[in-house]
Amino acid sequence: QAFFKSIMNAAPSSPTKRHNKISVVGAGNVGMAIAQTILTQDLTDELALVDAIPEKLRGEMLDLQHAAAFLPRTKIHASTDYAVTAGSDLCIVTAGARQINGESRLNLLQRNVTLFQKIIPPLVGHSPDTILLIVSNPVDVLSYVAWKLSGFPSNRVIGSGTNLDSSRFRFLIADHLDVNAQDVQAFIVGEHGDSSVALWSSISVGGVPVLSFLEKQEIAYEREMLEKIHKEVIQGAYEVISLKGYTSWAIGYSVANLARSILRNQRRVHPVSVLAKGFYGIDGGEVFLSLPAQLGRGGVLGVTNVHLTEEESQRLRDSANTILEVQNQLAI
Ligand code: 6V0
Repeated sequence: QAFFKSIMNAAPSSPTKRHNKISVVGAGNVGMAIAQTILTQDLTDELALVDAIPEKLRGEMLDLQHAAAFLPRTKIHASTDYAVTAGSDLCIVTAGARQINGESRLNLLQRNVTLFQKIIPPLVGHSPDTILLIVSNPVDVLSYVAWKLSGFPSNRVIGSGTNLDSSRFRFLIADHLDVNAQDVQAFIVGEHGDSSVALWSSISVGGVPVLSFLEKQEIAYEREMLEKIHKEVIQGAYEVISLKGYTSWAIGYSVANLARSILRNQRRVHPVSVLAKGFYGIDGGEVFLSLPAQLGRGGVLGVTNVHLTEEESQRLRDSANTILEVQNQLAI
């Protein structure tokens, strides 16, 4: 017997609203921060979690389900079997091996490549039309690996890249100028990591280019101060990890922000890791790194043609070469 008596002629469900499904692979600190931000922001109708550890996975699923009375209605599933992800519109990969004491970064990366060989084929097999959003580190190389393993067109493989670095950058600039970070337009591009490139020439605050803004406010423009802010961005992740053991909240918001732009077809510009070959003179090989890209329901809709100074372009090409050097040593 149905709980509600049916109302004659009532439509079973609204035909105008499209059903969305997001899957998150890796229910660790990062995956769960992403999952909880997606839930609180009402970004999906269905959320599937996958991890290799069944007890932890079930515990995380139950813990989220128990918040149902306080959240928008979302069906939450979890399984170690990728069948649970079938028909996803967006698959977010955060699974990663942890560095063993004394292990080289290259060895860790090779272990993550082996992990991706187990994850990507079943994931895309169950959702052949999905968009892949890679978060696991090193995110640029692993986005390339995911692209190769998936066989997808490059517009459907995105790395979270420097979206988070750029958010840290905007926070620090906003803090320095005592303005709202949402009014600061600023991009970090290139590698998500030590060789990232701060695009000082295109920063604006409330529509005013930042360098002239600083002049107008009679705040002395010091190159060292700007470089110091960029160094703080690079150090940011290391500092959080040394203090609390991992990063989670900012990457959770950062990835939920990307999920919103993609699934709601917002056509917003985000610095994310995309196939960069052919842009800004990057021609050394197939490499994923962050560029300001427009995101929507089709994934990467285009790359913005930002004006870079010669120094910025050179740094970007150096960043591409840094990633390629690592990539070329991998067995995929
Ligand atoms: P974590 O807490 O160790 O979580 C990793 C999870 O992956 C664990 O729950 C594992 O059980 C799971 N896992 C391992 N193997 C598999 C597998 N074969 N299938 C499914 N799940 C598996 O790590 P944490 O969540 O802190 O970090 C995850 C990844 O995100 C790491 O690679 C980080 O370096 C990376 N980050 C990337 C950021 C970015 O800006 N791109 C930011 C923060 C962290």
